[in-house]
Amino acid sequence: MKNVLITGGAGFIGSNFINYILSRKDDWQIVNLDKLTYAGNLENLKSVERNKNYHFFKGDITNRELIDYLFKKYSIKYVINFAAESHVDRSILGSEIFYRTNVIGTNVLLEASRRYNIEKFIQISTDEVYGSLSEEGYFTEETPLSPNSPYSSSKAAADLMALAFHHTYNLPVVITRCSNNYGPYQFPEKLIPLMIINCLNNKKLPVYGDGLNVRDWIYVIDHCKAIELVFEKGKAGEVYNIGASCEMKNIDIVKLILKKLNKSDDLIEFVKDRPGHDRRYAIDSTKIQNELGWKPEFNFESALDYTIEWYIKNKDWWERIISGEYLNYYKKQYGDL
Ligand code: NAD
Ligand code: TDX
Repeated sequence: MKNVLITGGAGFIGSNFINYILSRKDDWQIVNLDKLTYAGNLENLKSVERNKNYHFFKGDITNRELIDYLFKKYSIKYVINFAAESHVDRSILGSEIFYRTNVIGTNVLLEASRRYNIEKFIQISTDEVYGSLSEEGYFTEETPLSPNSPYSSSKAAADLMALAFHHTYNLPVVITRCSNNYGPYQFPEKLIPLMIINCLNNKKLPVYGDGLNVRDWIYVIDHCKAIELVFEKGKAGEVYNIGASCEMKNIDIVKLILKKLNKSDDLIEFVKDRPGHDRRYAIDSTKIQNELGWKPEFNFESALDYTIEWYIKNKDWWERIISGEYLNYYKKQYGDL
């Protein structure tokens, strides 16, 4: 059995990963530790909750005693650290929790991993640690880190710390840096689900600045498959970029969603730009393709169709979310829009 501690497994990518792995592997014992912040949702994990190889604990990755207890009780040999405060706009509204969870929390996990001699620690990072690109060029694993938001600076700090633990203690750390994900169970504060849901509710679609910022999109299952490969074959001390070569301007995505839902472009509202808004992200994923044999399988248009379908069919899931704490956040971020 592979005893794996997965943190943040009730969030968007973590829950997709757990559902994906447990539907195809019976030699993984997964311990999911999640604080269930506003972004964590156990409804995402309904299909695995009775699986004998799945155990859930509500708790914080900064809690040393709890982490120690879990490592001991489940003889943890692998850690995949998804847990994070993950939203750039929230990090601009208030940054402290970002450093507490993303930096201190990662430190607690790395220290425990050192004490218990684990076999692999995968730090789930992001392309945002590289900063912003102009019209040309791509992020490679050698691109210097130059994070611009409180969120991305906390992720970059965690990356550097994880690599230092490899260098100093020979801890088998591997880092993945993926581009923007989309797919089922994504919290509706992020661009694609926010636009789908606002469209379905005939609400204005808030586009920051001129709408020409570029993001490089990947379907969440392609990301999960890449993490699975890194788990199996990734080399300690290495960083692997993950991206599906799908650059899109924000405004083009918004217009595409409007078109697919037969709504008018009049719903678009250009609003004040995000402070320090990164202009363009674009990932070069040659390394993981050549060294581990990964390649993206999903095509943007059809995976976006599937994602839209999912939000249409799972109205209950997002209606419960947008009627809760989300309302306060929405008001703070978008005013009366
Ligand atoms: P998410 O916000 O949907 O989920 C984060 C999860 O972590 C939630 O379930 C939350 O409850 C949990 N969590 C937060 N603080 C915690 C703490 N202190 N202790 C335990 N659990 C805690 O985020 P996501 O989009 O699923 O992202 C997962 C990871 O992938 C993050 O590390 C993020 O930086 C990284 N990432 C995300 C993207 C993306 O496009 N969403 C792209 C690249 C990398
Ligand atoms: O209302 C909006 N209007 C808008 O124009 C929102 C929410 C976003 N945007 C723009 C900002 C970005 O240019 O859309 C783009 C995407 O925004 P987000 O969905 O907030 O993602 P981003 O800031 O690019 O960060 C995401 O990708 C990298 C994830 O949230 C991070 O967790 C991940 O590390």
